[in-house]
Amino acid sequence: MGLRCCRHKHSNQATTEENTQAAEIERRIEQETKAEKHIQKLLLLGAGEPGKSTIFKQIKLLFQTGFDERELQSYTPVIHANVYQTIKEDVLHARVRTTGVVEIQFSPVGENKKSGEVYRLFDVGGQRNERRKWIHLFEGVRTVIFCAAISEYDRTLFEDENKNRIMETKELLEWVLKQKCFEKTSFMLFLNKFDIFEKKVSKVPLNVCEWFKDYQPASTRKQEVEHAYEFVKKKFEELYYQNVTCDHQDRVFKIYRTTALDQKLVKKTFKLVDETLRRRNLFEAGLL
Ligand SMILES: Nc1nc2c(ncn2[C@@H]2O[C@H](COP(=O)(O)OP(=O)(O)O)[C@@H](O)[C@H]2O)c(=O)[nH]1
Ligand SMILES: [Mg+2]
Repeated sequence: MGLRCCRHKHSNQATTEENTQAAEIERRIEQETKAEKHIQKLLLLGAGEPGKSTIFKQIKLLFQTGFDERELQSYTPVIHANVYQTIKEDVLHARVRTTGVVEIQFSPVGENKKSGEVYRLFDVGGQRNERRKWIHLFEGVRTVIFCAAISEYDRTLFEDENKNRIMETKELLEWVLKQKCFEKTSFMLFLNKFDIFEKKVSKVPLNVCEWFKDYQPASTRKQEVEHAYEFVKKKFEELYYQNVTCDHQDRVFKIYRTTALDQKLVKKTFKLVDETLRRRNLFEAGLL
């Protein structure tokens, strides 16, 4: 009897401990779920080589602690076989075709420590064979950062030399915009590689690209870059509004002119993106 009583007591104690543990696990899951809810998912999308990974790397340099040693070493063979030490600038120029998905979490707290938003940014491979992996990431995306290399209007694809890069980007953007799960997802369109674009437009006419064939050059050479940029921007704007239905009215849509290699510009652009997203959140919470 005494033994049974003791055993009983023992098992009671074990149950209590188990219960305490279960409650603690439950509490932690709840806490983490709550914290997760505040993390906004940002997805970098675009075809091959418009600068997604460069933007990703810049964000890392700007708002995270930077690259760790192991990461820097992984770029070394790509940069130069004869360079002894990898430097951060080289990492930005290195072209490593992205396969799979990488992510970082960051908060762009500025000098004034104003922003409290926490973002999780995903970078994906853009080539055609990589795109089937995208769909798994589409759930719960608050914002898509779509990168388009506007300088590539005279170039064809890495994976198909008969396909113009801008035409591929146009079709891809249309497809992304139509995704049901992006109905309420905001779109930040980065018209990237502006540095190359501005040098190119006076040499290679924009209308070599089928989508831009109605382009009329500016009357003076001085105005040409702005004129060409505005034309391209308008084309993308029109494309966006052609693909918007009444389901998409809550969406925020912005276009930014970017050069992903220019860190100061990426920082400035991201602050604007952050500001826009912060406003949208306040608005949705009924605070604006
Ligand atoms: N000149 C210039 N080069 C860029 C710019 N953005 C990216 N690149 C370069 O373009 C190549 C492709 O960029 P990457 O970020 O890998 O493209 P992704 O395929 O979209 O990830 C790399 O060599 C980059 O250094 C830009 O704005 N200007
Ligand atoms: Mg990439």
